[in-house]
Amino acid sequence: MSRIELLRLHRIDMPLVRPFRTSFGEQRARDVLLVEVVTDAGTSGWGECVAMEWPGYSYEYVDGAVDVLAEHLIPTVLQDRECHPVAAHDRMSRLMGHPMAKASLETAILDAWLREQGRSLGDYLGAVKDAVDCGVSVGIPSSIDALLAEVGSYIDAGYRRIKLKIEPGWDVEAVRAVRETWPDIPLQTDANQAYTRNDADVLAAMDPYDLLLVEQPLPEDDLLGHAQLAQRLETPVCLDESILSVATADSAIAFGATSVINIKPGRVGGYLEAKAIHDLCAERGVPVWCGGMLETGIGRAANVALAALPGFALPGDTSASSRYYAVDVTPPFVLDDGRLRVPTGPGIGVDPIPELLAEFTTWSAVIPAR
Ligand code: NPG
Repeated sequence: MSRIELLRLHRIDMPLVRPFRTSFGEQRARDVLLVEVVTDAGTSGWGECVAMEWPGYSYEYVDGAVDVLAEHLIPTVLQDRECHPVAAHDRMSRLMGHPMAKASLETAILDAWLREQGRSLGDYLGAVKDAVDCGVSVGIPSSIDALLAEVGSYIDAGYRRIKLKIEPGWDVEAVRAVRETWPDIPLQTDANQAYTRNDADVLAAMDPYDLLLVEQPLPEDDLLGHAQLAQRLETPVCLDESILSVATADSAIAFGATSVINIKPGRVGGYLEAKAIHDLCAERGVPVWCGGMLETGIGRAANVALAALPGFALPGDTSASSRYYAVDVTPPFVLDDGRLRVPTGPGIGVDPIPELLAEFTTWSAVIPAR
């Protein structure tokens, strides 16, 4: 078993091909933290931290992730330098919160560990497909015309499902316009917690448009509100932000607060917990799909491997690299007939291109293991 020799944190600034607006704010570039673990055998493993620049989606944010990694998570993992994902997971579980920061470090260790065995992440997790169906998330644009043009371009590119970001004032009309233009396209919405328990009427007004699901309409701590809404709506309620662990998933299912779950490895603390949630949902007969957080090729590679597990019954937000980035830091993921191929190389199966990594880097730090 190899040991951790050092870690590198790389902060990169990635311009987006178009602004991405959601109910919690607008992004024009992605401020991404990459964690690199280097073993004493000289292997590098990579993990991407999905925290955003500001605490808009969850309480985590990039500066906070850098701090908790450098001051707490990395020192805790390095108490014993063993490069093993389960050992790292167990050590980090003694510290509260910060799932996105934990996931990035755990994934880097998992990647290095798998690379040294010559085993792919998909194989380790139990992938059963060699390619996954892809959907795309459409931000809130300036007008209905702009919305239809953007959705049309994604349908032409081959995406197999469209997700519309909604918020109060940008909901029924947008859904109607897309549904009338494309009567058969699999369609769903995502509110990112923007509604209240008093908004059941407007949410029910979208029932006639044959939506696959409505994602996270209410605040993340309101499981009862989601359960009441699920009774009221024909459209299935899907939780994202509320699902932080196997226990929250189990509770939300038992309470009737969700009948579909969006699994994002960053939100739940990594791929081990993500797989455990997948397994629980499979036992409960609850379909899951893989969310996205504007990942570079590093995070995208690992998400595509996860999305190849058997319970991932719906297309994920596993879009092509070009949906977000003109130039990615890895070789790009390219859509082929609405699908992405699951990487088969050791670990996550992709590496950053050194020159591009250097070009995008705004800050980096080396943390020796001893
Ligand atoms: O395709 O990577 C993607 C983005 C999909 O809409 C998407 N992500 O709420 O699910 C979300 C949203 C998000 C993006 C959340 C970035 C937080 C950060």
